[in-house]
This record gives sequence, C-alpha cells and structure tokens, in this order.
Amino acid sequence: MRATLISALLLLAAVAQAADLTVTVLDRNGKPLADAVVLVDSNVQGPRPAPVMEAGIAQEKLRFVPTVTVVGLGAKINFSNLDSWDHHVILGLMGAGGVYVDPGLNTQMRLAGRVAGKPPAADSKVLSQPGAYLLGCHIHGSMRGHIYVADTPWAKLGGEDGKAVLQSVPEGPARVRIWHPDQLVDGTPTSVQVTSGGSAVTVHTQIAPARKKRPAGDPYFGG
Ligand SMILES: [Cu+2]
Repeated sequence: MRATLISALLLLAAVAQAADLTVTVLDRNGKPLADAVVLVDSNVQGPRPAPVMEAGIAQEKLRFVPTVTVVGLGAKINFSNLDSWDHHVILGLMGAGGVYVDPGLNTQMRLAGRVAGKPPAADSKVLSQPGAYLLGCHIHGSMRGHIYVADTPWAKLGGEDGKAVLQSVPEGPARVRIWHPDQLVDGTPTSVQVTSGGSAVTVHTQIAPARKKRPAGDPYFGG
C-alpha cells in the first residue's frame, strides 16, 4: 500500500501539470494587435500538444484566405484558386523588411482560374524549414499572405482582439515570443510563470500594424 502511494507521488512529481496560457498582444499604441502569431517555449517536461500538420489556403477575390496561417514543422499546405482568373502562389521564407530571403529559392506555382462546375485548380507544398513565409502573386502585386512554421508545439494565431489561448502548457517557467507580418524586428521574449488553473500575460509590442489601403485594382477591398 505504502509502496503504491510512493510510486504514485513520484509519478506526479515527474509529470508536470499543464494549464492554459492566455496571451494578449498589444501594438505600439496599446491597442489589440490582430493577426499576431503567439509562440510559447517551455523546458518543463510533460506532454506536448500535437502541432497542426495540414492547412488550406484559398485564393479568393484577390486575397489569400486566411491571410496568416500557423502550422507545425513539416506541415502540408494545400492551395486552391477559387477565382475565375489565374493566380500564382509565390512561396518563400521572409526576411527583414517583409521581402523574400532569396527569391531564387522560392516555390512558384500557377493555378488556373476556376471553371464553373469544375473543382478549383489546386497544389500543395510541405514546409520543412521553420520561420515566416511570404505568399505573393506575380499577376496581382497587392496579393500578400503569410505562413508561420512554428518550431514549438505551442503556437497560435491571435484574433482581432489580440488574444490567443495556448492550451496544455506545463506549469512552471515559460517564454512567449510574438511574430507579426508588419513587425520590423524580432521583439524580446517575455518570461511568464504558468500556474495551476491557468495564467494570463499581456505583451506590449513596438509593432505598428500597416494601414490597410485599397490596393490598386482590388475591387473587393473591404469585403
Ligand atoms: Cu493573382
């Protein structure tokens, strides 16, 4: 009996309990920052959530939908063109300044416009390098999208309210990193302590979200 109790206690000590971590991301003016990618690192032992290993991005009304996608390392991205005209998918790692790290290494696909009554043209790509990817189209210069391939199992896209809830983070010390399409430089990680029952942290960034202007030739802007 005693031995059973001791081994049960040892088991509890070895596997940390996990809790939710709610992260609120603010821009440089203290307003909620939409479309922030929230990444959490923890060295505490315990179960890890399964990363997202497949995602779909549509080209619709001259946009990539969704505009920001967060997946795990090695995820497969399925692209489909829902518009009745052709689009490219130019896909490559994004560097500072919001441009491709090396345009020569980009993946390029051309998806034909959709014909009524037929399935949309589609293609896919597996992303095996972590980091931020930029999406574009040669024909429509205003088309921009982003994929973030996370190197941690705790990765979520924040909502319009700047909030992301990371589930099953082990109790104990953790670090929060933020990535955003409009950031100029990587910010400093924020240290947090995850406690039982859940924790919350607000991250004040220096990010100024780009004002959304009507791109030339985009009759659907604002929709
Ligand atoms: Cu296009």
